[in-house]
Order: sequence, then C-alpha cells, then structure tokens
Amino acid sequence: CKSYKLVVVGGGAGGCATAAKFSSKLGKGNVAVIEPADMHYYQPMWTLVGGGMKKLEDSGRPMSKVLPKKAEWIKQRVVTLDPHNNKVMTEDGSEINYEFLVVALGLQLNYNQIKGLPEAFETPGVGSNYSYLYVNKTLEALKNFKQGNALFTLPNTPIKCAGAPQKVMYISEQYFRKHGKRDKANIIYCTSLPVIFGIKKYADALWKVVKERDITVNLRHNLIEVKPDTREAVFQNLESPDELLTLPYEMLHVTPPMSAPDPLRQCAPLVNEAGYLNVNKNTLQHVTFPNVFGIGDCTNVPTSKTAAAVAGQFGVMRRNLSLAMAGGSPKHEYDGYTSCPLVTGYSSCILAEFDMDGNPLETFPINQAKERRTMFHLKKDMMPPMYWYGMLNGLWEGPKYMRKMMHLGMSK
Ligand code: FAD
Ligand code: UQ1
Repeated sequence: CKSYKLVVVGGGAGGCATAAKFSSKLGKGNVAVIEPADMHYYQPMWTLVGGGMKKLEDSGRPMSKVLPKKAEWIKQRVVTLDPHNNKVMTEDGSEINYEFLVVALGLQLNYNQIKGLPEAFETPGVGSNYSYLYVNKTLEALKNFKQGNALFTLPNTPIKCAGAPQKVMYISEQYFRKHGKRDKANIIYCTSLPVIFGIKKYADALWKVVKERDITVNLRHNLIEVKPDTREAVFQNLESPDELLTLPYEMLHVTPPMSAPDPLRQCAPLVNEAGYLNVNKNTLQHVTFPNVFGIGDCTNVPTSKTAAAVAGQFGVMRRNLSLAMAGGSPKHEYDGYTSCPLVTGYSSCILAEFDMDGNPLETFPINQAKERRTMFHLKKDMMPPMYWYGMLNGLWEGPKYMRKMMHLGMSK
C-alpha cells in the first residue's frame, strides 16, 4: 500500500490550491491528490451559464490539466477515512497512508431528498445552476417561458454560495424583460431562511431590489416535492410544518439540500453532529487529530461557504500546515472572510464581503451594497482568470492585502 507525506482528498478549489503549493514545496512523490472526477469545474460561472452569459464548456477544464504535475493524482473516490490509523480507503479497495491529511471534499448535492427529483429534471421548465447536469436547463426554461409562475428555491440546509439561489432569479427577471415577457411572469422566491440574506447591510439592499422589480418573497418555505405531471411544486411552511403550499410553475429553479459527502459524514471521529469536518474555526486544524487539516465547504467553519472563503482559508491553512509539518503548532488565524457577488442582472452586481461575525469586510472603499457595473465585470471577467491561474496554483489567498491598501491600512 502507498504512503505519502501529504494526502489531499478532493481536487476542487481548496484541494488544487493545497496540492499545488505543497507538491512544489515537498517535491515529487510526497503529495497525492485523491479525486475521481475527469473535469474540474469553476462552479461560480454556472450562475452566468444559466443566464446565457457564458457557455458550460467555458466553466470546465480537464482535471489532468489543473492538478499540479508534481503531485500524484489517484483517480479514485474516497470511501472510508481512518484517522486513527492515518489512512484512507478508495473505491477500488486500495489503502493510502499519510503523515498529514487535508480534507477538501466540498459538499454533496442531495437532489434525491426532494420527492419527484431528479426525475422532474427530465421535464421542461425545471433547472438548477448547482449542477453541470442541469444548468443548461435553466437557460432552456427561460427561452421557452410563455406565462405563469417562475419559482426559485433555497433549501433547509447550509449551501454553497448562499446568494446563488437569488442571483438566478434577478437574471431571469431581466431576461423576461429583455424578451418582452415580464408581464407574463409571476416571480416568486421561496426560501427556507427567515431572511433574504444573512447580513443586514446586503439584505436591506436586496429587499429594495425585490420590491423595485415586483418579486414575491416567501420566507420559511421549503421545497419538499415536485410534481412534473401537473407542473406543481410543494412547499412546507417551516413556521407551521403541517401547512403545505402548492404552487403551479412554468419555470422552477431548484437549489438542492446539501450535506458533507457521505464518506466524511460517516466518519464519526472526524465530524461534528451535523456531519462537517470538525476543525478549529481559526487555525483550520482538526480538533482531535493534529495531522488533519480542513479547507472549504466540507468543514464546520461558521462562515458562508464560497470559493472566496476557500481563498482566505488557504493562506491560513498553508502556513499552519507548514508549521505542523515542522513540528510546531498553528498560530495563524482565519477571520471568516467570505464573499458573494450578488449578480442582479446582465450588467449589475452587489459585492457582498463579510467575516465570521457577520460584519461587512469590503475590499473597495465604496459602498458595495449598491448595484454596480464594475462589480459585475469583476465577477464575470476578472474572477475566472484569477481562479484558473491564481487560485488553482496556490497563488491567491484572498483580497486581504488589497483591502488594506485600498483602505490605507485602516481596515482589518
Ligand atoms: P469543491 O470545489 O466543490 O471541490 C470538492 C471536490 O471534492 C470535487 O472535485 C469533488 O469531485 C471531490 N470529491 C467529492 N467527493 C469525493 C470523494 N468521495 N473522494 C474524492 N474526492 C471527492 N463561490 C464564490 O466565491 N463566488 C461565487 O460567485 C460563487 N458562486 C457559485 C455559484 C454556484 C452555482 C455554485 C454551485 C457555487 C458557487 N460558489 C461561489 C461556491 C464555490 O464554487 C465553492 O464554495 C467552492 O468550489 C468550494 O471549494 P471546495 O474545494 O471546498 O469544494
Ligand atoms: C474571490 O476571492 C473568489 O475566489 C477566487 C471568488 O470566487 C470566484 C469571488 O467571487 C470573489 C468576489 C473573490 C474576492 C475577490 C476580490 C478581488 C474582491
């Protein structure tokens, strides 16, 4: 059985960055990445793919091209983690030993927890920007829309990019206007949350947007069933669980319930009660296994799960893991930085940036709660190259130094 100084499980945003930095530091033969997928997707682009602003092909690169040459790619799914024995098992039955482990498994999409899904995706009008399988169906639904309800949902679990379920709605609203069918559409946002967005500054701005654009918001409504035959969606009122609301739809955009991936959830010693990797929220080191670190969506770090957060975490995790490898203890601390570019149409965006305590932590010395064209271009044109060339090579650790410079040293 094989053995490495560092094993990285998951070759997404956090896994690629980690493998790039550490394989270059430790040299060939010392770092392995376990990742089953052929393609690596830049998921934040799917918001634009669903709205017809980018092509699905633009969002993916072969995994072989984004994983670092100096790391060994084990093209397998991890099925069991065994932290007491410093090893992981893959689907083909192999055991892989490590001295240090970085867990970067992301989130699992649980479409099957909604009755009638994923079958309803086989029918017209139902799409989801959260999966490469269904994102093009969002655009198709917009094109074929005639008249009726356009429903957009947010589930009753933590999700990645908590703004994405409404970005697609604002883009859809503008699409309908551009194509002369806005007056035929009744746009409804059904969210499990009691708020439109978790951070008050941006929530206030978003309430203005929904009012201006005549969008109905149903708070605390959770999608539980889709009936493709009658084209109806069933929601549970989370405030009074016996109460169901059934709405007919012409278009339905589903954000699925999410969880940590099963092999992680099932590894009790590694996870908290909710099934997420149990790390110290500041150092990103595991709370009981000092040779295990975590990064990204699969951890219990109490911040909004985004690639921007992964970038911020990476700088901290990289330094702390290096210290641990040298026999020391972690001393660098993550502040919870995260960012959600709330695209509100074909040329506007509110750039939400905040920390673990819910305080805005903005890069630019302007009011970022305002819809702006510049922030739209940052999202659409600047972020993809920053991701492919900066982040995946372990060279982008978030905008902290940019923020300090922009605020003349007076920001956190
Ligand atoms: P991922 O990048 O998801 O990587 C996880 C990897 O683990 C995957 O490659 C997967 O194949 C692999 N894996 C899973 N199970 C196993 C297993 N058993 N064994 C081995 N490997 C496994 N973020 C932003 O910052 N800004 C945005 O505007 C934004 N918009 C978004 C819009 C959409 C529609 C979506 C879906 C996401 C968006 N995000 C955005 C969120 C961002 O994509 C994620 O937060 C980020 O990719 C998380 O990185 P990660 O490394 O934790 O997980
Ligand atoms: C970011 O760092 C990042 O990760 C690479 C994103 O994901 C694609 C983002 O959407 C944003 C906004 C950031 C933050 C970057 C700047 C320059 C504010």
